[in-house]
Amino acid sequence: MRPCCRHLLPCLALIALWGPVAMAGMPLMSPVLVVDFEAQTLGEAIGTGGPTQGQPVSSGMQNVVVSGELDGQSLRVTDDLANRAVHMRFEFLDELEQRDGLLWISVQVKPEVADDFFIRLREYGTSAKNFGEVLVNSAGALRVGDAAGDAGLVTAEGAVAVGTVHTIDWIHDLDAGTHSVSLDGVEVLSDRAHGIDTSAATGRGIGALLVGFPTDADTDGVMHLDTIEVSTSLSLEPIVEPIFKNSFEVEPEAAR
Ligand SMILES: [Ca+2]
Ligand SMILES: [Ca+2]
Ligand SMILES: [Ca+2]
Repeated sequence: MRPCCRHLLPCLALIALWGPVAMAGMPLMSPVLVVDFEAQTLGEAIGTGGPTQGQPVSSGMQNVVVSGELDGQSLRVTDDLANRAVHMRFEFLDELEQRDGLLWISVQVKPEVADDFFIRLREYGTSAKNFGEVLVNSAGALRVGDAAGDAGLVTAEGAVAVGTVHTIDWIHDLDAGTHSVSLDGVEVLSDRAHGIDTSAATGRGIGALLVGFPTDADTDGVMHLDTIEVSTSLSLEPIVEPIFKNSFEVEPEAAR
């Protein structure tokens, strides 16, 4: 397994700041990405300082920090290219790439102009492994795919409505090699095999979250995003606690 805390002090500082979270039926989960946009500059595009700053690591999509759309500040992203996909890429605290245990992804969306909009999971650093895509399609249905193929629509059209806040929760069981999706607290896909062998010697894990608009001929879509959270069942604290028990004051180091 890839070590989850290569840079111990910033990792510890963030664990102290965010704290572990509990969800019914799941083990204690530790956050490895928390993006609420509250510390970002209103009216400007978000930076690319990475998870310690609550920011993506890269962005090729028009965006602006706005207020009053979801919970406090949020991000308005736009399909600003024709005939090419646009997206931004988030990675996890301390370059985590998870191959076992549970990984819980939660994203709030509020469409302003309906369009196909994806949430994708890939390995750390590159995007060769398709651990899954949840697509909010232009008709307001969720469609799921992964390395095993297309699961098709998992909700009715209109399940995600323009002008309304929706929460997508996505849980990967990397021991079982399966994932499940919920929309607004209702499970719409259960224990689907993602088709990737993370136990193989050359296997990779989940290390990146991509959000964006797939290729289409127009530049019409607009989506609001907030409260993007990723949590792991892997235990982060025991690795460092015996040595750094009193080191929570340390500032996170500059982002990559
Ligand atoms: Ca917010
Ligand atoms: Ca487009
Ligand atoms: Ca479009």
